[in-house]
Amino acid sequence: MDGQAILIAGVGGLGCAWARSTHRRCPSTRLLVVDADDRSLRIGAEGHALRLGHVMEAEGCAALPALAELRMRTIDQMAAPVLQGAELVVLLAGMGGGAGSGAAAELARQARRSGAIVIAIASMPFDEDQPHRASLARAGLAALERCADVTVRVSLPRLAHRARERGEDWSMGSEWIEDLVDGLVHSLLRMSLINLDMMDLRSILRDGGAATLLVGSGPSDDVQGLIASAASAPLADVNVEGATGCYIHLEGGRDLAIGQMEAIADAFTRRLSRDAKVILGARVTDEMHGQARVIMLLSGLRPL
Ligand SMILES: Nc1nc2c(ncn2[C@@H]2O[C@H](COP(=O)(O)OP(=O)(O)OP(=O)(O)O)[C@@H](O)[C@H]2O)c(=O)[nH]1
Ligand SMILES: [Mg+2]
Repeated sequence: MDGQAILIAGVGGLGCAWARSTHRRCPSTRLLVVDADDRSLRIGAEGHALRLGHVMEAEGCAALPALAELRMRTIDQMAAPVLQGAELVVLLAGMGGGAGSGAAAELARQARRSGAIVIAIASMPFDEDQPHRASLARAGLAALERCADVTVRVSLPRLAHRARERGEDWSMGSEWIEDLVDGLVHSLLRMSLINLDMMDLRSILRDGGAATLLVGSGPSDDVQGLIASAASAPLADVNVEGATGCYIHLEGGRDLAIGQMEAIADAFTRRLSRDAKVILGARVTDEMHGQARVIMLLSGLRPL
């Protein structure tokens, strides 16, 4: 698959910041940022920017998701050429404000209508946020789940906690989100040892149920460490036990032996349902010497 068929799209303040930093990690993909706030739209020539509303209108959608959704609908003719040719749209948005909670689901709907698979990564707000924000976030998430093929629920408190531990600024970009998207993109690019493609993704998603993504990385000889890294994902309200579909992609150095790959894949798929459908891909690169990264798309999850 060609990187140009993958569109990384951010909606709202947080979504756009994450899309920009994620795109920097995967520069062969395309970038789209959508917001009512001009600060999110300064991306230069490397991507497309769509403004929610006219320049004369007030900044932001001021925590009004319905307004953001309406504005997204009215610019569908401008979004269409950007969505055209995208086979996979990775959509990033923070729930709880106006733009992300309102426009992300509408963008997902437009992207699917144009033929793309949509994987949304949506953050849920801090518990101490006002109840109003929490209810906007829940409604935005529900809409996104209806419109996207996969919605990965990220817990903002858990993401912020991880970022603090690593001394990074979670609002500018999150290493975990970057790693997740980078892993997903690399699993689909053509240079893999065992190639995965969009058909594989579609086949795992066809079985229905909720789905999520996980990423784990670390030294390739420490299988337990890899599992612990994946298990520390800052996900909200999801139980990956008993998944019935699994798309798993391993990346490692040229030193990674087939036996080691099998051990890693086996350790990761052991907790799935006994008759789960598993599709495995792998890639070796010089940069990954001694290291491994595992990305998994799990489907058929039961709601909590
Ligand atoms: N505590 C905290 N939460 C934040 C911060 N930035 C974003 N969030 C959370 O993330 C959610 C989405 O934020 P944004 O992406 O900036 O919102 P938006 O989609 O641009 O929404 P509008 O600006 O209202 O149109 C908010 O509701 C907050 O819950 C921050 O600096 N601190
Ligand atoms: Mg905003």
